[in-house]
Amino acid sequence: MAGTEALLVIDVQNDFLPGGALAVPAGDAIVPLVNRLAAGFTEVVLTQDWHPADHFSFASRHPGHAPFETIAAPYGPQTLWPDHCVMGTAGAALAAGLDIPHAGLILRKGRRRDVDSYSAFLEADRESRTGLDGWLAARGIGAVVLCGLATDYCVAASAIDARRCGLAVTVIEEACRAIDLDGSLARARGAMRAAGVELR
Ligand code: VGL
Ligand code: ZN
Repeated sequence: MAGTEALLVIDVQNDFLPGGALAVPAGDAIVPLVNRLAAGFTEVVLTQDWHPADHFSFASRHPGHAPFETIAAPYGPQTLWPDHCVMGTAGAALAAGLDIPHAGLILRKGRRRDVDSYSAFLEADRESRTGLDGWLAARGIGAVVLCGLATDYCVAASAIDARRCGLAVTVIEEACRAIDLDGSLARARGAMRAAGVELR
């Protein structure tokens, strides 16, 4: 692959695999494919969803609310989740089957107690930047290919923000799996297409 292209491996973490706190159906099935894809890229970025134990997105923070409900956050609607990817825990660790030793960056997002971040570029307040755009620009990377979990949340949000950053963006759908909450996968695919993301 061209040196101007990077693979972004989104949130392939234990809590998103079967048996995890926020298991994505068949999330584990993508791991061999992600490894094979990554072998073809010189630049690979791994992301981790990485929350404090009392993160705003956890239903446990909001008495009277249950996981998968949506509440109003100061920055907009927020879906509530089971506690997941608590920083430093086994659930937040990268899947053991990932074999990408040449990855150049592990980016952790969602670290602020009161702001979620599905996107690897811009937090849910739509103001706070992770710096990934600068990391890619500094390497002359103008195109990104995405895979990982979950298609309809963190992969889609990252893909759409990558387009906003002016990057060419491709999502390899067979190397992704979705949560698919109330039609979220169909909505995410439409939003990605509308943003100019190539779904392959
Ligand atoms: C994700 C829900 C909550 C994801 C992260 O990685 O897609 N989804 N936190
Ligand atoms: Zn999360």
